[in-house]
Amino acid sequence: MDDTAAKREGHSLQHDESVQEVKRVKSDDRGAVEKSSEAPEAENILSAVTATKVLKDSAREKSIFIHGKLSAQLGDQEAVVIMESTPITEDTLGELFAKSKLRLESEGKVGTIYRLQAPPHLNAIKTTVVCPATDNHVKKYQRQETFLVEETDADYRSITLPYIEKHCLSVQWVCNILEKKAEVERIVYEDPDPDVGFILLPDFKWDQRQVDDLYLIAIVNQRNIRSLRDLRSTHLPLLKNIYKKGQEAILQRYQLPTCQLRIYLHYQPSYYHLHIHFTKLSYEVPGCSGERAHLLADVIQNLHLNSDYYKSQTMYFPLRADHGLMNKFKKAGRL
Ligand code: M7G
Repeated sequence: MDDTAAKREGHSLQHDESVQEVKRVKSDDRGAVEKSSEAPEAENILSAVTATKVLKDSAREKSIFIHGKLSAQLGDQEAVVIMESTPITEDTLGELFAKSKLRLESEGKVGTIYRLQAPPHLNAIKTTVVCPATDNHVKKYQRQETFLVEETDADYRSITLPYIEKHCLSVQWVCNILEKKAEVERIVYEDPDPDVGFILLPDFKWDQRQVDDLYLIAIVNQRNIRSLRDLRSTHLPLLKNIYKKGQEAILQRYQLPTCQLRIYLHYQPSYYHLHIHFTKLSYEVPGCSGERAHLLADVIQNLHLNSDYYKSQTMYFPLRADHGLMNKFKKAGRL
């Protein structure tokens, strides 16, 4: 683990709201893909966590989301722990085949099933510790029924905007990145221009071990664009700059061409400071489906056609049953 990551952890345990998500993997500023197996062993913070509730688990995605509490010595803080099995990659096959132990499970006509015990370093579980975790974090990760909301421009002004102005998640982590107080060594590309500039860096959801699940975010330097709803044709130079330079940087660093990328914005986002998601097209990441993801290429075209497209358009988006905004839409008779 690098110094900055270590500092981040220290901070997060001291109620530093600026960094709410802590991922315990090493970041590599030199190479294209991070090798967390090379990272020095970190202190096991999980031994101080008592699991209070499983928020969500998925056998298909091989992940579990746990609500827990840090011991009194570490401040009695709420935490969310996310554990995900890591994909099996081609470059590890040689070692996996040669050095694993096999136990026979069953023999059939078509094939034999074994339980394979891989060498420990090829059997890592990606673990994210969100600490201190707020109620919003806990809600965000809890399995919930979702509903499609129809939001007219009037709904946006009378329901959504007042809600997000009051309740949105802190974007301190974004400011820290822009001000080079966090994740400096992870920056993949930076354009410092105050109007059209941005920082491109790996999303917390990506452990950078393989390009197959590539996930980066571009965070814009401008501080006053909350979401897609605020975009006008005056933002076209910014959006085109991110589209072009983001693609070039990803091609150069990860050898992934544009035709293999999904470049999009979320509506509603979780964090109201404009950012663009860059993921590998074949990676079906949660949040990439049509009801939430808006392709940047489409956004650019729509703004070319009509500067007020996102100001006036009726927007559709999914909301979880326990989302505060659901109640507001219900109370207004819009659901
Ligand atoms: P979003 O569209 O606002 O909402 O995306 P989502 O979280 O529902 O997708 C925000 C993105 O920022 C997500 O993909 C997060 O994983 C990512 N993210 C959140 N935090 C707190 C950080 C952080 O501190 N560093 C980095 N690199 N990514 C983060």
